[in-house]
Amino acid sequence: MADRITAARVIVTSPGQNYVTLKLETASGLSGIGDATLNGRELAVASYLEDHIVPMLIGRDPARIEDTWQYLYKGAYWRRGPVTMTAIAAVDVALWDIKAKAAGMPLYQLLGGASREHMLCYTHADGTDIAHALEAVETKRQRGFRAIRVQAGVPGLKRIYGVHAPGESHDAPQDAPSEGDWDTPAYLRLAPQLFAAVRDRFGPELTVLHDAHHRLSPNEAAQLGRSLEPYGLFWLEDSVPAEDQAAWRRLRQMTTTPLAVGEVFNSIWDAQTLITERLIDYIRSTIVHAGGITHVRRIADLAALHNVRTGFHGAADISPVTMGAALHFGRWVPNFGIQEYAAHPAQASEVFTWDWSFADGYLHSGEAPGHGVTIDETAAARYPYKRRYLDVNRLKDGTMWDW
Ligand code: KDG
Ligand code: MG
Repeated sequence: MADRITAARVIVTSPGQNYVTLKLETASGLSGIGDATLNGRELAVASYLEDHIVPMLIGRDPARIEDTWQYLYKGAYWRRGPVTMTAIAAVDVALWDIKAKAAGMPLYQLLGGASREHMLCYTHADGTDIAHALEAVETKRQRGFRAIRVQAGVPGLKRIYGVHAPGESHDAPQDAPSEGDWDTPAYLRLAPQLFAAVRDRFGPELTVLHDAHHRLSPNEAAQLGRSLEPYGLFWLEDSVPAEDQAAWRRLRQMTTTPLAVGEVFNSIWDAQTLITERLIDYIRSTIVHAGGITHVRRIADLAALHNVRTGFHGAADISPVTMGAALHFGRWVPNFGIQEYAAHPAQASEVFTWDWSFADGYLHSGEAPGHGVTIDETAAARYPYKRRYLDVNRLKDGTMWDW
């Protein structure tokens, strides 16, 4: 007889970072969890799940992952969007977790088995100026990282994306976003100096990446890409806002620096033009924000046909649950490129346990049945939700800009 879902709970917790997790339980005694965290808009997804999806799940056969995905996607009528696709992802990943546990297999085996033993990952190094950024790179190298995303403060700007001010809190509740400032010409002068200094100190072999976080026009992004060509970046990420897919046609013709995009995408339709016209080298859509394993598998397959590789988002707001699912996915996916890995806050390990691990520059999926991540609901309750926002950015004259 088919198993059925008997309980579905949404767990909101903030162990140094807000995380939303969906836990499903079945009549046969299995359970699975999926991540539903949408940074800065967490409670919208929690409500979407609790108020609209959970009642539909009770009684369903957990084995019918594809049918449940289509039921939630087509059944909503209002397609796509980050809230909907994150909620669907949470259900999808919890169901894959249950299916793999029912089979007694690590999840990557269900996807088709291992294509590799471990996954190359990159972490972040940043500094308020170039000298501090170089010190941060050295620290990360000493911890074993072989690939490092480097960001540095820009002279004249107070605070910018990716550069942590000393003593800055990431955990205090907020009633409004913090504001950064922005000056494109100053940034375009700084970036090649930063990577010249990185190559000068660390040599040609270190794998380096950079994130422009959606702030440039196509022409500015082309200037940046060209100015970074001598330093052989693994990728330049999010140089122009991803909504403007036509911009990438121009950018692609202007620079040979490899291009990555997609952390804000939530469906294959966001990436279709970029992939099929081969305008990017790496697709960064993540399991949690792009409809779960069931949908990201379709994105990865489309990408494989067009020589585009994966490079999934893995900042600290990507919970340990998504990291577990992503590493099983990465173990299998034939066109794997790299996995981002910014360590989670220390308290997260009181709430979640995980089977994945980091060693010598690589991430390992683990071999536990399912995706290998669990949540302790009692520990989660010790860390109540704190309202927090992603930052916003303004030009010097006050104009709102992309952060
Ligand atoms: O929640 C948003 C962050 O995860 C994002 O801004 C981090 O750009 C990012 C990255 O590349 O990790
Ligand atoms: Mg990014």
